[in-house]
Amino acid sequence: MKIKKPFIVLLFFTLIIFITATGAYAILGDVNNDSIVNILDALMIARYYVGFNPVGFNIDNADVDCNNVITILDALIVARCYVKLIPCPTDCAGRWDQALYDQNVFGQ
Ligand SMILES: [Ca+2]
Ligand SMILES: [Ca+2]
Repeated sequence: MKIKKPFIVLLFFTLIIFITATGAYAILGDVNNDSIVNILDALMIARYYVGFNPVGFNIDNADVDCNNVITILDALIVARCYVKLIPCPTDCAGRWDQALYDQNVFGQ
């Protein structure tokens, strides 16, 4: 069965609109949902870690080292990524390289 090219293009744009409209696209580390990862996100993660309940905190994007807990290390990773000391984590589906992070942070 041959699928027409216009149909594929239409399907692609429909998918993009759906993802955008539903907010299904998440940026790991962007805990204040402003679509960028910066020092404000690191600060927000740190505030969450010490027991504050930051307004608008997106917990789903906070575990940047993908160890299933939110700690001060997650804030540190975002801060170090922001100043370009380490590569920024992208997601937990194998793209975050723990070995590379350990090498950059701990020299191991
Ligand atoms: Ca952000
Ligand atoms: Ca974590």
